[in-house]
Order: sequence, then structure tokens, then C-alpha cells
Amino acid sequence: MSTTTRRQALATVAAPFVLTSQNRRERPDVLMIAVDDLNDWVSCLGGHPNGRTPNLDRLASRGVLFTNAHCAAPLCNPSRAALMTGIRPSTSGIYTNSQPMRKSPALKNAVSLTQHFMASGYRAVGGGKIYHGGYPDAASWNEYFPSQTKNKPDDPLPKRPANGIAGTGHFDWGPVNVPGERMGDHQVVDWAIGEMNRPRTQPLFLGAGLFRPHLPWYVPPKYFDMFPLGKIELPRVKDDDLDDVPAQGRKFAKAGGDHKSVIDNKQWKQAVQGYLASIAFMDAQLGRLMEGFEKSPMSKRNPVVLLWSDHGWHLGEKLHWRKFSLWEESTRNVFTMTAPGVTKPGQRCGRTVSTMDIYPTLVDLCGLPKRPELEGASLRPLLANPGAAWDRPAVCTYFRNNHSVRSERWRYTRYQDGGEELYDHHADPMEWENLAKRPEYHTIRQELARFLPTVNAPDSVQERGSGEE
Ligand SMILES: [Ca+2]
Ligand SMILES: [Ca+2]
Repeated sequence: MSTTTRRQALATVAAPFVLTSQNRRERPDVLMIAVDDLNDWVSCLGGHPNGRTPNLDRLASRGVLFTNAHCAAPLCNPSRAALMTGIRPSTSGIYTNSQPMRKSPALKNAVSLTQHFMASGYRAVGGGKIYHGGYPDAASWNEYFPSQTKNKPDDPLPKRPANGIAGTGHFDWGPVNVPGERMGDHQVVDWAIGEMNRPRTQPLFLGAGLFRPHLPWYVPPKYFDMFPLGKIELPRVKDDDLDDVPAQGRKFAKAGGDHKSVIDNKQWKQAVQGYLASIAFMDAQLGRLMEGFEKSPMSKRNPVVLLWSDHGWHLGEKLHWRKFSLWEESTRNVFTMTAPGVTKPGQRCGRTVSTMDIYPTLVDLCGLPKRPELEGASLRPLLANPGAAWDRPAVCTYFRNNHSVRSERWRYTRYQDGGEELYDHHADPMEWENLAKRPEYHTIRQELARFLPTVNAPDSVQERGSGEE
């Protein structure tokens, strides 16, 4: 074979994967913003009357706000690993915060979202928390801020415990009297704006992770001052709510732990204030990010812009705190997306979508080769028409073989021991009345059970000392 012929043959074989400078330019940039532990207490979702997020609202108004979006797992590491690989926790065996993603046989060689973009000619850079703190994935990025082994800058700390509860650990809240620039999220935003303005020849995938409102809720005093204690409204909680919850669900709720501690120490309002203050701080950083973005050359290239949170948060509902459950407060996340040429401004979509859908959606929108192993679905039809037909419920998994299926009307949960819950969101948005034992709902339960994952991979390798939340 002559050199020319061989070159031609290679070119033919490699053609689907080689991008010319022309089609590289055509691929849109992607700005992906991740927010940690943010539930629906943002004003555009109305989850709490005191919630105030003008910048997030403005971002959501640029495109489609998904009002019924849910995570793949209600805790950081499994949620983020599933989102970034497109593989469910029940397929990978990554169920907890102490299981390194790349030690799972299913994810060892998985092509992550940004690896796929890099293979298609993109430069992929990230900063702040995208993957779980203990397990950054250097293979997923060309560069990372602050580094490929440390995914976020350290935050300043007040005198602890700030809430006065002895032994509270990072379940703590109170002002930290430092200028905003000292906060890690502030530094991540500065870095991201720098990347948006950096000269380059490749399309850009820019991931920026904001850590607040993750615990501990230490943010500068002005954010606490926005929510005077006298005006704080507590979540609506039914004291006997767990009476109709099966044993595994009650175990997850740990009502005798955080909830008892908050009540005994008279800290409920202060905790709500701390979470709202942390959300307001995050929103201010998001505002700086969006302002920098709008002034940057990146915004002129019609990029895809998306924001997701990795799961929700309980502040006493079901007598439970934090995430770590299969109820609405834990599984529902914040998710908005703008895709130039596809979305129209100011749209809301109430279809049940999942963080599993993010990878296939970005592949679709940016014209990358499809990946058949991805377990979600492209949301392009809903981005184009938020009222389009959609027959996929969202499935969330917590530990092995505990799954919750959320359709537009129902939540059906089945635990590993066979315990069940069924809630009718039309009549009972707080999920107070478990209908699972009522014979008249037998058919509904059966229909929803069809969507329970049939693979329940054994637990992947656990590592000690990396179980930060
Ligand atoms: Ca989280
Ligand atoms: Ca109940």
C-alpha cells in the first residue's frame, strides 16, 4: 500500500471521529453550572416562601426550567458519578459517598461526559465541585481549578460550633465574618470568568461547581441579615408522618438524630435561616458568574447553558434532615437549560426528567456521536416543546435495591425488604399519606413497578476516610 493510499484508508476509518476545523467551530460551547445540595427553596420553584434567588430565576428565564426534575441518587458521590457517566447507581454499584467511581467494574473504563466531549475536539475545564470531593477524575478534564487532585478552594471558618450544639460536626450554621472574596465559591467564579475570556481555537466545555448551600452553612453576615429570624417560616411537618412509612424508610429518616437535636436545641428557625442564607450567597455568586459570562466572548458563541443541583434537602420534613432518603425533598433537584436554536425563553416543563438525561441531552444538542450505554434519554423534544409527550418517570436509588419511581402524578417506592410507599402528588404534595397498602391502588403500583431497575449491582469497593458528604 502506498503512503498516500494508507493515509486515505486511515482517513476513511477515522472519519467519524476526526473533526475538521470547520465543524469544530460549529459545535456549541457548553457552560455547565453545578450547585451542591440545593433543593426547591429557590424563588422560581417556590419551595419556601422566604427563598430568594433573583439570579437563578434570571438564568432559568433564559430557557426551560424543569419543575419536576429528580436525581439518580440522593447523595453527592452516586448522584454525580451517575450524571457524569450516564450509568445508573444500580448498574455501577456506586451507592455511597465512600465508593470511588473508577473502582466500579462498570465505570472503570466508562467514557465520562467530558471525556466524550474532549474526544470530539472540545477543551474541557472544570473548577469547584463537579465530582464528589474525595474522587476528582483527572481523566475527565484538560485542566482543573484549584487542581486535578483538589476540587475546591478551602472556605474560612467561624468559631465552632457556630450553632452552639455540642458535637454537631459540620451540621452547623452561623455567619463567618470575612469579605466575600475569601469564600471558595467566589474564587471558583473568578476562575470560571477567566476561562470564558481565554483565547482558544477549540469549542469549550466549562464546568463550574458551587459548593453552597452544602453544609456547614457559614456565609458572610449580610446573607444571614437577609432572613431575620422573626420572619422565618418553618417547613410544614406532620409529627406522626412516619407512622405509615415502612421500616426501611423510618431507618433512613433517623428521626431521633438530627431532628431531635435541632428541636431539643431550639435551632429549627436558625437552621432554616442558615440554609436560606447559604442559598442567597450561592445566588450572589451565580449572579457574578452570569454577569461575567454575558460580557465574555463565550456568550456570543451561542453556548448551551445548564445548571443542576445534585439532589434536594430535607429541613425537618418527614422528621428528617439532609438528603439520604427517597422522598420528594431529597430526590427533587433544580435543573434548567438553555439551548440556542432549540429552547425559547421563559418556559417551564413539568415532565419527570432525571439527571441521567443530562449526558445524552448534551451529546444530542452538540452533535456528538451517540453512546448506546447511556441510561437516560435526550431531553431535546422537551427543550423544543415543554408540553411534548413524555412517558419516562424519574427513578432514584438509595443504597442497593431501594428505588423510587416518580411519575407526574405518583411516587412509588420499593425498599430492598419489600416495604412500599405510594403517594398521590395531585392530592398530597407533602407525601403525608402512604397509599401503598390500599387495594384500590394495586394497578397503579404495578404500572409504576415496571420502571424499577432490574439490575441491582453489588456494592462497589468502599474506601475508608473519603466519606465526606
Ligand atoms: Ca450534594
Ligand atoms: Ca405519613
